[in-house]
Amino acid sequence: MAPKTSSDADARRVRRCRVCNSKDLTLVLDLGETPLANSYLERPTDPERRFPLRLLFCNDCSLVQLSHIVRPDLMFRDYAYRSSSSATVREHVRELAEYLHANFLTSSKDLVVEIGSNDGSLLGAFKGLGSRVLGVDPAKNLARIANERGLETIPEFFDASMAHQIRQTRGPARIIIGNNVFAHVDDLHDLMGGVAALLDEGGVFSIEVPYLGDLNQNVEYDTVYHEHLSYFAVHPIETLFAQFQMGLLSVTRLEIHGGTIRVIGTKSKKRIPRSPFIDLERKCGLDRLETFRDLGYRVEYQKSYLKYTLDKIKSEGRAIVGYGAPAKSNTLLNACGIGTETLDYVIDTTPEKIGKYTPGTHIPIYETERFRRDQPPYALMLAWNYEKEIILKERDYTGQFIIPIPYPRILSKNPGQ
Ligand code: JHZ
Ligand code: ZN
Repeated sequence: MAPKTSSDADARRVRRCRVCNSKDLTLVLDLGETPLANSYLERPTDPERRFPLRLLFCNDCSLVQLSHIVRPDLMFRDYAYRSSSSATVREHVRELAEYLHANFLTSSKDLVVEIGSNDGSLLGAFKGLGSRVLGVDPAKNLARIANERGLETIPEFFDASMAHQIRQTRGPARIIIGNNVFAHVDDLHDLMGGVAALLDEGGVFSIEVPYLGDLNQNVEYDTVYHEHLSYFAVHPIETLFAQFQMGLLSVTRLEIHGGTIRVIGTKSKKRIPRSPFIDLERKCGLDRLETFRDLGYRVEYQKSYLKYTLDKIKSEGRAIVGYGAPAKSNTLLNACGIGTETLDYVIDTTPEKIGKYTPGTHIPIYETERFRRDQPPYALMLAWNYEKEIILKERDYTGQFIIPIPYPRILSKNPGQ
């Protein structure tokens, strides 16, 4: 059932920008009302709640943000996504741990804190390098897995009061990491206050967020779901860090998750020069309302084109399945109206998803083995951000993959061979 008014207890309507407090917000994309992207169903008949999925543009600081904020405990207490579920992410976090360890740690006594530490993939890599680690993650199911692996994890939301407590009991942190967590937090001022309080003098705060430049360029509207409250360019991040006397040491663009930026900030009394990214972003129009109005039209085109491609295959009597059941696939499937009339099933490697049904569209989720056995003529790669990994892994697949983003394309047979 959709929330009827802004006073609905489970979804708050946004009236002011999360970064600059402006009221000058304009609606730029409306994806309808969708269920929570990681709320996989036990049974297709289970009741579901839907919430508006809309993007607003801040005309003052150019932050792109959701119009409705769902209560975080509905989304993050029992979490289906595991960061260890793909080889790409496992390799990515290993490299990040090595990089931060080599550049910013001086002793094995230095404390590394990860906010949103999920099942402990990154902390495990730091521990392997001999570091002292602490995780914080509200998902009780994932914190349990990490604790069982010997990676101490507090099963709570990180906030300023917790930051003070950690500092009192364990001392300051030399490195704080927030990978794919900054976009998920409503009160960024409280989070930044906590980071500033916990961070040692000269320590670093390293975050990774999906990059708005990639969302815009590649029409990645499927990365819009209720967990992602903010869609960042560098400019709003720099504005926010500056409010806490923190400057940006570096900004790096990464391929992961369809395009990510890693921003490393530090507390500094010296003036740190403005990031060169900000001029680039201006040239690309990431600070302009028209850019996101135009994105709205491109999303409509892309959705219709995908529907047309799939309907054509179905009209020829050929079966299609979905490959991967990422959170983002649930935005795509719901926004395009793709359900069991089009996809026989989807497959996924995550134990938390197998045997369940996709939210809103009620497609059964099976193990990868089923796909390998059936060899369906077409497979819609819903986890398109792992195209290379999947093609290599499925080099014996005799059918054809359909890649939905940036625009639908059908790959030739056996592209991995
Ligand atoms: P993946 C997550 O989004 C959630 P999702 C989160 N909200 C976030 O911010 C982003 O990450 C960044 C499966 N798979 O990583 C595993 C296969 O089945 O794109 C996953 O369920 N076989 C924190 O959920 C899904 O696909 C495979 O071979 O969109 C991928 O999810 C591979 C490679 C993956 O993130
Ligand atoms: Zn703003």
